[in-house]
Amino acid sequence: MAHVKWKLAVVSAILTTVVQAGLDIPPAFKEPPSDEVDAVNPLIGNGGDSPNGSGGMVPSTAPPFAMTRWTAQTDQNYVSVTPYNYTHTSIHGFQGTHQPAIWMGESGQVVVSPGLGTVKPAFEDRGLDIVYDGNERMEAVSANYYSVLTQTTEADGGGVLKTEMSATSRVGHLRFTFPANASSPYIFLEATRPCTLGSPASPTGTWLTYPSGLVNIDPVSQEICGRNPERQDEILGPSPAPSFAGYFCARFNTSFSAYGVVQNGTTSEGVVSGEGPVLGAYAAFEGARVVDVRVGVSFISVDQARRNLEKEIPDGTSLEETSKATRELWVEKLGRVKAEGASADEMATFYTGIFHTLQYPYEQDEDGMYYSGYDDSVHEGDSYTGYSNWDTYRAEWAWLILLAPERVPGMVRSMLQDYVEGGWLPMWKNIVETNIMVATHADSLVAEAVVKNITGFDLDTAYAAVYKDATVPPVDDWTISYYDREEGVGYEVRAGLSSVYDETGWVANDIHSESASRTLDYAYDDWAVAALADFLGHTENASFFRARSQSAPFTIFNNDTGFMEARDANGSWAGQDQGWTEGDMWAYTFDVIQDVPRLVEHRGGNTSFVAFLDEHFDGGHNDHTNEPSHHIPYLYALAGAASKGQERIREVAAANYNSTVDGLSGNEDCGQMSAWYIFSALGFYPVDPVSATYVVGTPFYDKVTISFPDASQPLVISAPGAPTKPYVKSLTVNGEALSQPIITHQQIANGGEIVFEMSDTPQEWASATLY
Ligand SMILES: *[C@@H]1O[C@H](CO)[C@@H](O)[C@H](O)[C@H]1NC(C)=O
Ligand SMILES: *[C@@H]1O[C@H](CO)[C@@H](O)[C@H](O)[C@H]1NC(C)=O
Ligand SMILES: *[C@@H]1O[C@H](CO)[C@@H](O)[C@H](O)[C@H]1NC(C)=O
Ligand SMILES: *[C@@H]1O[C@H](CO)[C@@H](O)[C@H](O)[C@H]1NC(C)=O
Ligand SMILES: *[C@@H]1O[C@H](CO)[C@@H](O)[C@H](O)[C@H]1NC(C)=O
Ligand SMILES: *[C@@H]1O[C@H](CO)[C@@H](O)[C@H](O)[C@H]1NC(C)=O
Ligand SMILES: *[C@@H]1O[C@H](CO)[C@@H](O)[C@H](O)[C@H]1NC(C)=O
Ligand SMILES: *[C@@H]1O[C@H](CO)[C@@H](O)[C@H](O)[C@H]1NC(C)=O
Ligand SMILES: *[C@@H]1O[C@H](CO)[C@@H](O)[C@H](O)[C@H]1NC(C)=O
Ligand SMILES: *[C@@H]1O[C@H](CO)[C@@H](O)[C@H](O)[C@H]1NC(C)=O
Ligand SMILES: *[C@H]1O[C@@H](CO)[C@H](O)[C@@H](O)[C@@H]1NC(C)=O
Repeated sequence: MAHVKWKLAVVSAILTTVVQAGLDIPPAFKEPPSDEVDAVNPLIGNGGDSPNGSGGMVPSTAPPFAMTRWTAQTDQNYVSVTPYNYTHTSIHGFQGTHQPAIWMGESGQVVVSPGLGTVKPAFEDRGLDIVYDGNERMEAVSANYYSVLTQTTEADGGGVLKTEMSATSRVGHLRFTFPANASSPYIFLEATRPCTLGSPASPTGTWLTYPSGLVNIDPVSQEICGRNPERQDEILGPSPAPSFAGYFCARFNTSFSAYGVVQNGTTSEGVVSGEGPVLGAYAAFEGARVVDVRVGVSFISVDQARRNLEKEIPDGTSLEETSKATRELWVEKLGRVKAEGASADEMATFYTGIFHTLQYPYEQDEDGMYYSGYDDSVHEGDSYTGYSNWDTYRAEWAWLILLAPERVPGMVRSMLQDYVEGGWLPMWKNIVETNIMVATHADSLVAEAVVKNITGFDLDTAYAAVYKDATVPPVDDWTISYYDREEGVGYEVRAGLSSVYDETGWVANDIHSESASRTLDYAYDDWAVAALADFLGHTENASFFRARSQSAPFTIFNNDTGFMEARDANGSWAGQDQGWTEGDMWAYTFDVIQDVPRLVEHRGGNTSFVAFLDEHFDGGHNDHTNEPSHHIPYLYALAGAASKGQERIREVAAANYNSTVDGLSGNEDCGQMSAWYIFSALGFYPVDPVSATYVVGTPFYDKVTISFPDASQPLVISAPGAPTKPYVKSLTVNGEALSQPIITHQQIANGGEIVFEMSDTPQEWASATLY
């Protein structure tokens, strides 16, 4: 693949790092678009697409945690299909997307599609091939700016059309440069399309609806505005959110030479409004060469979309200015971290990873108000959506607490609002609850924020919410299995809770889906509730939930096999392949993060446990492409075999991450995949998030400096020689030598100094089991 160097203005030392990070990532545009448009590292790489449909992140342009991300559209996106796929080389428009992850549905999107000649509203007809110069793809991708050259068809003159794009949180800014002397250039806005939950070719594609949209054209103010109520997840979860819609208001800087509404393929020129399915509108710009358009979006109203536009990108703002402002927002965040001694590939992987971790949850509030799908009304306050808690409670959330603590109070408040408005904390919130995955890991998110001293939300509401998760089963708990994406059911929360603790200690496999994983995950969530109860001084509650969290996992530990196994209500073992959520008995037998000593004891002590870990890795059972395996290499250190763990961590990093478009072995899952890499590169990982401690692994680079927004000093992690020396010989934190492989959050939250002494041979440090 061609690696094209970018010419970038380096404005500060911090920026140097940020810029370096992306220098080598394809695909890059042949010429930088202009000197004014600096791109924060191209950042496409890593997970943009993979042959196995993993990665799942699209190369999108928008600020951190933006409400809408803008991406070129190569595909109609559905659950399991993203709007951009690097292997598809025809662009069918530019989409303001709210699809937070490949396995989730899109909602309320708008598409802007330029063309020449007869207006082509249908997805299949809109495609324009990306221009190649030899093998070089004429496409530039970065966090704050995107640009592509596309070829118009012979029939339309055959010239090259250039699209450039940047965005603020709620406004896309696009600029189209039509071929010189092009006849009849136009820009089409798609409000609605046929909607399916799965791709039309897939079995679920039979679920096909025609959301009814709205468009209004105002040639005087040069606006096309409208509404799109599409929400692909609408058949999932308990909240129908009947008045949900994405609203948009596009304002063009060029007067319309013609305009019209397109409905179900039929163009009505001169008509200024339309309502219904398969709907769009266009404006033509005869004689114009360069057209600038800003597209405000909203979940509240068209008027609010227009207000967002005027507030975030006022009239007269150039694309260069929008791009620069968004670049500064990324530089402010990425610039908090400075890595030294990493290879170019590692730098790109590391910074692309940070870019990925700072996208979700995403902002859902506008001007201090937000639409809530839980009660279908507009409230005051801040709000976020896109909570993939089954994934992100592991390390992504800990990373947000460390790197972007200023965001965390709002994200917690948002979850508490969901509880107040819908009755429960979110499991997988994609506008509203989708019931996707299992367990109530919001308990962990809330408790971790509290024990790490994040403030700015109501603690009594927080405790009431997690206490409800731990004590109130879903309705019809004995009769609904809550299989993956089960339709027509209420809040799933801790399905099986009634059988678990009231009866046996485990979730019964003959009653509930994913029973063994549920048993283990609910036990960890109890541990989180106990942590919050402790913090609040609810001592008796704390003891109760802690005891439950430590006993429940071992009710499914089969003494005869040494593995966790699902059980039926009558106590029979249900079979070793039964009851797992995206994993198997290998990964899940290690899933007692709240009480590793007891797990070790059940597996016969440290030596035997380390041998079991070896069997797990050597036998090819560690599947880092999915989350249940993420903490496992760190368990070596907790069993007195730190140096062995260090080898495994380096192997996992090398085998699952690089800076190409296929650079993530598994789904990014709203940042969790990259959060593993980032923490591992720093040299520690939050195995038990609510303990406010990290388990030491092996730092990858010579030095990493992290500047926290409110700390008086940075956190400096030094590990001279780490790139070639994977083993830790000694460790000091703020001058104090540590003999245990544990760093507390308290030790690092306000900055300080971590010094690793590294070695190229296995060391005795924290490795008593081996020596
Ligand atoms: C991208 O397209 C390729 C080829 O059609 C396909 O195999 C792959 O699954 C797609 N990837 C995604 C993430 O949809
Ligand atoms: C566009 O048209 C003008 C006037 O006919 C002509 O002089 C010019 O060369 C054309 N430009 C291109 C790029 O074709
Ligand atoms: C619209 O904006 C583009 C890009 O800034 C500019 O080239 C063009 O002249 C503008 N058009 C009008 C009519 O102002
Ligand atoms: C769209 O047009 C096609 C072809 O005329 C027709 O079969 C279909 O029913 C129409 N769909 C809607 C939603 O109007
Ligand atoms: C546990 O917490 C709940 C909810 O706050 C409270 O109602 C209950 O009395 C507490 N129980 C004990 C034993 O503290
Ligand atoms: C496994 O053995 C322990 C110790 O003998 C015992 O307490 C426990 O109940 C056994 N577990 C099961 C699931 O039978
Ligand atoms: C326990 O229940 C399972 C599933 O309902 C059934 O297949 C099995 O035969 C039962 N075992 C006993 C010992 O009753
Ligand atoms: C197992 O190893 C851990 C970590 O080194 C240590 O804390 C623990 O005491 C060991 N257990 C035994 C029984 O030696
Ligand atoms: C992708 O799929 C192929 C074929 O199923 C498999 O051999 C390969 O290991 C997978 N790669 C990744 C990175 O998951
Ligand atoms: C939280 O703040 C308290 C009071 O300042 C302090 O004692 C404690 O160590 C802090 N906890 C963490 C995890 O930083
Ligand atoms: C990253 O590198 C490319 C090119 O060498 C490989 O094709 C990918 O498989 C690899 N991805 C991962 C996750 O290792």
